Amino acid sequence: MQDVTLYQFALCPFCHKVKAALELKGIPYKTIEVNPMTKKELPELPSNERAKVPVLKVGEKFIADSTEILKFLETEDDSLTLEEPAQSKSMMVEEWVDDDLAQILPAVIYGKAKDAIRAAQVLAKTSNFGLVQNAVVRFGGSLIMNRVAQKILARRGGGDAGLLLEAEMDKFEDWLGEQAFVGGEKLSVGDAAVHGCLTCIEDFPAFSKIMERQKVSAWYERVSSQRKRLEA
Ligand SMILES: N[C@@H](CCC(=O)N[C@@H](CS)C(=O)NCC(=O)O)C(=O)O
Repeated sequence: MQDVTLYQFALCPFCHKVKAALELKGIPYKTIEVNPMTKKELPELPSNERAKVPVLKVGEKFIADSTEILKFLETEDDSLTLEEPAQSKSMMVEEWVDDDLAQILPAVIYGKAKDAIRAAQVLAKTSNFGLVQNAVVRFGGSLIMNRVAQKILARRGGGDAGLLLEAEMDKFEDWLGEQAFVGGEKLSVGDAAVHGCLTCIEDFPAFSKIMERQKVSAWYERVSSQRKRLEA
């Protein structure tokens, strides 16, 4: 494949979903960290597209939206596509990730003040925008995201983000059942999407809690062992 660059935020679950797919396919890539305040690193997108990450650059082509990116990657090499009916299940899981799992994660990452501080520390490892911008991104960004998180929680009936996440993980555990992967014995887009989302919260206490689920942690290790991070 031509040169691949991922425009990302370090703590964006949709970006992690794309990283999981690239790494499961063994595609080398580099990342460009986008400043969430200015987004000035983002390439010019068609005017109807809202400036969001992830954006993937492949050669001279830009693809926005994690689902579109994964679809594009499957047209290049269909290693995460299954036979029916497993394919429909994999797609259902990917949709659930976009509509539910990834939506709850900001509340897990930024919902409580101490989590927002942890998020600022995680961002400190990756953001590199210069002294003043770094401070603004880490602390200002975390404060803004804390408000976003409160709104998400309110929309979902309030309560504790950790409990909402646990309820979603109950569904995933049921779908996984006794299988190696969500669609059966072979990896799929559904596995990439869920694995990416969970990688995004690896530095947060909610992740350790999820890993207490034996089937889920065995699945997580199985998928991790197939991810190859190759530098472009
Ligand atoms: N449907 C999009 C969602 C992407 C998305 O919401 N990205 C967030 C970061 S997690 C973003 O860029 N937000 C910036 C904004 O909305 O201005 C996808 O799957 O890629």
